[in-house]
Amino acid sequence: MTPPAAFTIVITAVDLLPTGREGIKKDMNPDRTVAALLADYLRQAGVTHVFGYPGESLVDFIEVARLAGPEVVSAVREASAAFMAEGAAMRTGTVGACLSTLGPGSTALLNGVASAQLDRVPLLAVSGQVDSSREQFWTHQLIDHNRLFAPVTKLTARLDAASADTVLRRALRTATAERPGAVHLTVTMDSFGKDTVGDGKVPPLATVGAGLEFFGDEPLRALRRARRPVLLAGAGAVRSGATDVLAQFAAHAGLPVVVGAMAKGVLAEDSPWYAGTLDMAGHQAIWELLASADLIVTAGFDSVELITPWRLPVPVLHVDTVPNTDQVYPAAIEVVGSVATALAWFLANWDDGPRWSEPEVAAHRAALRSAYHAGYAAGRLNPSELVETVRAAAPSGTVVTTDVGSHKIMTGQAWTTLAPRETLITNGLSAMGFGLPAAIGAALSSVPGTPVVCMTGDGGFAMTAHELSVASRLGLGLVVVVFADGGLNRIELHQASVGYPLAATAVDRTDIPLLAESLGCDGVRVESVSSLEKALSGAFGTGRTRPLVIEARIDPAQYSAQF
Ligand SMILES: Cc1ncc(C[n+]2csc(CCOP(=O)(O)OP(=O)(O)O)c2C)c(N)n1
Repeated sequence: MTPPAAFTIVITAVDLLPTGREGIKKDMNPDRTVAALLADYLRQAGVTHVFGYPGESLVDFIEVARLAGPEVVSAVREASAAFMAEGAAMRTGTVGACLSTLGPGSTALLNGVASAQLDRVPLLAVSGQVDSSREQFWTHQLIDHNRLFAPVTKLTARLDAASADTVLRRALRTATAERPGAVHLTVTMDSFGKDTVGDGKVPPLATVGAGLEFFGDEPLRALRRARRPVLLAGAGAVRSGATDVLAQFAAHAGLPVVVGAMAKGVLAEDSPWYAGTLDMAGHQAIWELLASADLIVTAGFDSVELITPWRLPVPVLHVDTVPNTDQVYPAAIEVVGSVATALAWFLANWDDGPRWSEPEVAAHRAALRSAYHAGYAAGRLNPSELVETVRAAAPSGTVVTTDVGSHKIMTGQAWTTLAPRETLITNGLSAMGFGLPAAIGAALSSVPGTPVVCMTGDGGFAMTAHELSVASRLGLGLVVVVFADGGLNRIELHQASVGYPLAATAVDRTDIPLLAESLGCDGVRVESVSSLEKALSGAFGTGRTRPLVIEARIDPAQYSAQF
C-alpha cells in the first residue's frame, strides 16, 4: 500500500510558544545586560522558577530575576536544584532551568544535569565563573566547565555579551530538540552585568512536530504479517502527544500495550489493553508476554527505560522520534518522526481485525498482579500494600515522584496512572536523591492545590531530607512516604544474590517524624495498614500547606520476590 503523499515529506513542523506577556514586552529594550537577557529568554520559554544555590558570581542574575522573574528558588544543595528543575520539566514538558556558582557549585550541580541528560529531559543549567581576565590561569575554585559538563550534556557553551542572544537561542533549541537533554552555559562574573543586544525571542521549542520519515509501506506489511504483535510505548510517545491515538490504535487492532516506566500514563492504566510497566515489580511476567510476541512495535520506547538487558529474539519494528542508533535491540524496520503521526497512519490503514482479545490481556494482567504480590508477609507492613494504600487514598490527578531503589520498582508497577506526566520516575541516570526535589519542582509547576506525593527509600530520603525545609518555606503540602526498612535494599538484594553477607548497606535509623517537624513539616510513623490509613485520612483535599512526612516501617522481605 502506498503511503499518503503528505507523509512522504519530512516536515519540521513545530509549535511556537506564546511570545510573552505585556509586562515583559514593556521592559524590552535592545540594550540590556546579559543577566536581563537570560531572564527574558527563560520567561518567554515558559520557565516560571529557576532552581539554584547562590554564589557571588550569580548576584546580578538573582537581582534581575527578583525584579522581573522568573522566581529564583534556593535549594539546600545544587544537585537537588537540578533535580527540582528536572521534576518541573518532566511535569510540564517545557524546559527546566537551574543555577550554580563556579567551582564547588558547578561540581555539585553535575549529578542533576547528568540526570536530565539521561532522562531525555530538556534542561538549561547555568554556572557562574571567575572574571574572564582570570579564566585562563586562575586556580582558586576554577573548574573548566566545558570539560566537566561535556560528557553529560548535549551542548556546553559560554554566555558572553558578544553573542548572548544567539547562544541563548541555540541553548534552548538544543535542549528541547529530539531527543531532549541538558545544556550547560558558563557565565564569567564580569559578563552578567555587561550590556548586550537581543530581543529574547525564543525559537520554536516544541520537541516533536508532525514530521515522519519512513521507508515505503513495509512497516504496515510487517504488522499485518504478525499474529501476536505487542506495542511497547515509551517516553517519546509522551513527548509526541500520542496518548489518544495510542489508545485508539491498541483498541482497533487489539494490541496489548506495555509501557516504559518513564512513560506511565501514556496509556491509561485502566484500559483493557494495558499490559503493565516494563522492568518494574513482577517484570518476569511482562518479559514473558514480550517473548511470546511475534513482533514488538516500539512506540517512542527509549532504551534508557530498560533495566534488564534486552535478550529477546523477537523482531522489532522501531517507531520513534529518532532512528534506532542505540541498537540495544536490533530492528529491521524503522519509522522515524512524530510517534503520534506514525500511530495515526497505522490506525488509518489497519483493516485486518484484532490480534488479541480483551480477556487474553486481562489474563496477563492477573498474572502480573499475582507476581506483584509474591512474597507477601502476613501481619507485616508489606511494600506492596504500602503502595496500594497510598494510591487508594490519593485522588485522581495526583502527581507522584519516586526516588531510586526497591520502592521505585514497586511504585512503578502498582501506582495506577491515568494520564502522562503524573508519575515522574528517573530511569536514565537513576540517581538517588531525585524523588523529593523532583516533587518540589513538580508541585511548583502544577496548578496550585494539585496533590503531589513522593515515594522514597530511607537511603534516598537521608540524602535530601533537608530539602523538606524548602517545601515547607514554599507552603507545599506534599505527602512524602518513606519506605523505612533500615537498609539500601536494592544493594542488599544483590549482596544476598551473590552469597555475600550484608555490609555497608545499613541506613542509620533517625526519628523521621521528629526530623520532619524540625524542618517545618508534619511527621508521623506508621507500622500497619490501619495506622497508615489513619495518617492518610487528612492528607489530601484539606488545603494543607505544610508537607506531611510518613515514616512507614515496612518489612522488606517481600522485595526479594519482585525483581
Ligand atoms: C546517587 C546514587 N548512589 C548510589 C546508587 C546505587 N543504588 C541504587 S538503589 C540503592 C539503594 C537505595 O536504598 P533506599 O533509598 O533505602 O531505597 P530501597 O532500595 O531500600 O527502596 C543504591 C545505593 C544510586 N542509584 N544513586
